[in-house]
Amino acid sequence: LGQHSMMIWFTGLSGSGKSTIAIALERELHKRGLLCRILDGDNIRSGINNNLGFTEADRVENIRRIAEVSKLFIDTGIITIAAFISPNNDIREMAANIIGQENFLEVYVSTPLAECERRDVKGLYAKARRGEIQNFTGISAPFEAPAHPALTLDTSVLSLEESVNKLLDLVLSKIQI
Ligand code: GGZ
Repeated sequence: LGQHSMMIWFTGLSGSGKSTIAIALERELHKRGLLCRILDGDNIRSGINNNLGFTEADRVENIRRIAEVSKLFIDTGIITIAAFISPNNDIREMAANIIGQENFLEVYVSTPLAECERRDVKGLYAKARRGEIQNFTGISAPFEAPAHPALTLDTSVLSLEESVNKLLDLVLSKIQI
């Protein structure tokens, strides 16, 4: 049961590249016949967590529910990929404790704030700078880098292919034991 399953937990700023790497990783895992599931803002904050905002308490509840749902997927044998800011050590530790430390692979997408803000794909940083969005991570809310991530990927330095290859190597080394 679930011999291939594990949690791949991305953390990093908005626009750092978490979802992009997650989608590319999913494609590579599918090519190898491995069942996986991405959880991200698009399928979680629009549905199960659509009553939550971005206060500290709401972020904790967001991540708690995501971790509980992930645990159900992992128990079913599915490689589960979560792409959420998850902005501090306490919140990530809570997730790891719910899921089980042994199944939890923490991946820090460390793209610097200046680069995320330069990209500003959704225009949210500009809005946050104008004060139109409150509690925006990196601007008006904190982001605490993880102390000992299993892998760090800076997308201002690495190409998407390089990031995915590094991560894929690590994931395959964990599941082929
Ligand atoms: C941070 C915000 C905020 C605020 C809306 N702070 O680039 P995006 O748009 O798609 O990714 C961000 C997403 C962050 O949600 P998470 O569930 O990952 O955050 S957490 O783990 O901290 O709960 C951004 C958008 O939501 N967004 N307002 N104030 N990001």
